[in-house]
This record gives sequence, structure tokens and C-alpha cells, in this order.
Amino acid sequence: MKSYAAVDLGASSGRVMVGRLGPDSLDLTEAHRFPNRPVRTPEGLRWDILSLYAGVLDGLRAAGHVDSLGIDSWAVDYGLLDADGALLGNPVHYRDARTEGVAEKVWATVPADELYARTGLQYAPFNTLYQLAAARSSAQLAQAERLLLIPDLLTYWLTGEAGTELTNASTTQLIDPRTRDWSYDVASRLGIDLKLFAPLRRPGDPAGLLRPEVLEETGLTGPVPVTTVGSHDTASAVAAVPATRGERFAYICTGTWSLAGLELDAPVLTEASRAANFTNELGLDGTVRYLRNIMGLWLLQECVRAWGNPDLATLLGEAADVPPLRSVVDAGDAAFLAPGRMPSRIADACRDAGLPVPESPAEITRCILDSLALAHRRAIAEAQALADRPVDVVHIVGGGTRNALLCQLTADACGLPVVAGPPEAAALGNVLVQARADGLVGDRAAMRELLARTQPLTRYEPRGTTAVWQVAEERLAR
Ligand code: ADP
Ligand code: LRH
Repeated sequence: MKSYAAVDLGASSGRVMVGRLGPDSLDLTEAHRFPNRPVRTPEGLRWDILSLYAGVLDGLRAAGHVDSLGIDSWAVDYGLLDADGALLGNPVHYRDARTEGVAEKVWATVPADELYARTGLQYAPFNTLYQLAAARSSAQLAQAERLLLIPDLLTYWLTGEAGTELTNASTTQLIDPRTRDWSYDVASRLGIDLKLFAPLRRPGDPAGLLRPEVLEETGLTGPVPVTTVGSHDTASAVAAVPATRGERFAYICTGTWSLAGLELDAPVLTEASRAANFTNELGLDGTVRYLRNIMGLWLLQECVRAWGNPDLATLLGEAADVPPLRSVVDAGDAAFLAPGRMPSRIADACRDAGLPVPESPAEITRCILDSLALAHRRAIAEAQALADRPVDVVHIVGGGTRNALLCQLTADACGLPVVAGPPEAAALGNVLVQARADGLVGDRAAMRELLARTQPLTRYEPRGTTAVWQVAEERLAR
């Protein structure tokens, strides 16, 4: 038996999980979970990176002896270091308002269609490229010698070694998905100095050893190697989709976000793909994660927060009894990106669309889940058409697999069977890449087959016809 620690930082919680692998077994346990609470400072919305780092150290202490560890987190955000290697301020949260109106200025230099052709990334105001453009004249950026994406920053603190992991780098909008290298031309035209970034690393590469101070603080006995994993949480989650060999599948990674799409060998960079706002992020082994960002369970998280945190199971039970598809909102709309007042923003969107306004928490929850299922349906149908790759099954992974109503509605809306699980896919993908680097598992398909054999999965068959979803989709498009 070998054990690997996966540090997985989601936008709503961080966790340190331990994966134990035997010849044909894979068992995942939670060593430590801690909240990820962004802080609104006078300067704007910031990540509390020190409390996250403290959570990682607590988690490693709780994990005990491991053969190696790997780190993944949400994408696009970064810390800046000065010439002494010290962090310059708290990393800015991707939901911060600083990027408002920045894209138009960027497109004046590199037009949006050209940017898509070069980087393959969907437009999202928070792509690192726009964050850097927003920070262009800041004192902090002027002082910065190094930019480290969040998992790379934590790896640097743990090992003292700096690198830029490729799957997460692909979310900066500074990588060319065809060459899987920096888009030098885009960076230079926008005045972004690529020397800020540490050298690229790929999943499976060694990332250093835990520093003696970290060993002392966590009570671990060295040497403990850190292995580069798919450090974008969605790359790790897609790696852990438990597809069987040869299966034609789409996936939805559901958590704070829903990331819905396909795994491809090459990017789709057509104008139609840009218009449909599909992204070409990089996955394991040079694969392309062709997907669309959908607001996800963020919509529900924000409502639950506004309602004073009622019991989720009770709320979902009540939502199941609300008549279906009375009102839906566009769950892909960036208008829902910022925090705050979510129940009334959803009610306003329904009112503006001339739909019945959901009022009780159960009605609003049902509206959110119907809207997510509808957005899942659209994304998966459009991805298949744009990439010319039909699928027979939808795999749902991530925290949303614990929401049976959402999984069933997604099956109904897509008119396809849904296989739900595992809920901690990002951590499992993280563990399996470490195990693969250690020679314990074979290729990507073998990793997935091991998951399909060892992880509890739930299958949802589509109910009824998709005609009602088609009608709802058309009503929303009006
Ligand atoms: P992230 O990694 O983005 O922080 P997760 O994958 O941990 O997100 O998913 C968190 C979401 O999963 C929560 O917002 C919640 O909606 C859903 N979830 C978690 N546990 C349950 C549960 N027991 N029942 C229903 N939904 C759940
Ligand atoms: C999900 C995620 C997603 C990104 C967003 C910023 O956690 O990494 O893939 O688009 O956060």
C-alpha cells in the first residue's frame, strides 16, 4: 500500500485528503477540511491565503506519513512576489470588481476573435490576462519579480521551489492550446512580461521536497516529495471522471461552478465556438478540456448564505416538491458572478423575463436547480455539435453529485443517462497523478477504470421527454 496526500482548495472549502492505493484498490479519506472565506477589505475582495496555508499545514499534520503530496486549487488567481521572494499583498479574488470594463481595452490591442484563435479561452472577466491588464499601473505589479498561481504559490511555500503548472497556466489566457506553450505574441502585444512566470511544469513532474521547517511544523519525517499534479482543480476532476474504456462521454464538474464539456485531443478554435463561449483549457497528457463555465452551485450557496444557512437536505427535499420549470434564469450569465443579494437578483431576472417570480426558499432553490440542469443540457448539446463528437453518457463529478435532484434533472434535461460520482473527484485525480508518477497505475484510461471499479457511483436514467426542456430553453432565449 502507498499513500498520497491531495491538497484540494475549492472556492468554498479546502481539504487535505489521503488516497491509499493497493494493487486493485483505491481508498480516499478526509484528513482535514477547512472553510475558504474570502475577505472584503477596503481595497476589494481578497483570498485569505495565510489561513488557507495554515489549513494545508494542519491537514498535513493530520494526514501523517505519506509517500508524496500534490496541490490543486481553483484557477486564474495568483500571488505576486518581490525580489526577496516575499508575497506582495493578499491575492485578489476572481470575483473582485477590478476587471470591469477592462476587456474592451484589451480587445483594442488584440481583437477578441484573434485572442480566441491564439489562446482558445472563452471570455471571462477574471481570466488572468484581464486581471493583469487591470493591475497594469499598480504599485504592486511594478514591484513584482515573480507571479505564482495559487497552487504554485503554496508549493513554493512548502518546498522553496517555483514553477508554473501547465493545466492551470492554460487558464491565464496566455497559453496557446495548439503548442501547449506560452502565447509569446499575445503577451508582448499586451505588455505582459512572461519573465514574471516561473518555468512551466507538467503533471507528474517533481516539484521539490518539503522544507525542513515544514517537516518540523507538521511532525512529518522527511524526505516528503511534492509531485506536480493537474493543479487546476477542474483538470484533476476531469482526470478522475470514471469513464470506462471506449465510452463516449461528456462530463460536468459540479461544485461552486459547473464546468460542462468534453475531453478532446485538439482545441476547437472556430468562430462558432467563440460565439458559443466554449473554452479550450489543457488537461492531462496534452488533452484539451473543451467546456463552458456555468455559474453552478454558487447560485445556491449565495442564497443559502442570505437565508441564514438553513439545513440543505430539508431545503432540497422541499424543492423536489415544487412544480418543475415554472421559472428559469440563464445560469451562464456573468451577471451572477459577484457575491450578495442572490435571492433578489434571481427574482429580478425571472421578473425581467416575464416569468413567475419564485418567492419561498424552496421555489428559488427549484428555480436554480432547473436553471442549472437547463444550462447543462445546452452546454453538452452545443459541445457535441461544435466538436462533432456525439456522446452516450454524462458523468457528473464533484460536490454537486451529493445533490440527487440536480443529477436527476440533468439526466432529464439532457435526455441521457447520468453517472454521478465521485464527489471528491479533484482530490482523486490529484492522488492518481501522483500514483502514476510513482509507477503504480498506468495510463489515463487505466486510472479511470480503477475509479469505475472502486468508487461508489449512482446512475440516473432520463425520465420523460426532453420536449419540456426544449420549450424552457426557447423561452429563455427570447
Ligand atoms: P468547491 O470545490 O468549488 O468548493 P465542492 O465540489 O466542494 O465545491 O461542492 C460544494 C457544493 O456541493 C456545495 O455548494 C453544495 O451545493 C454541494 N453539496 C455538498 N454537500 C452536499 C450535500 N450533502 N447535499 C447536497 N449538496 C451538497
Ligand atoms: C473551479 C474553477 C473553474 C474556474 C474557476 C475560476 O473551481 O477552477 O474551473 O473557471 O474556478
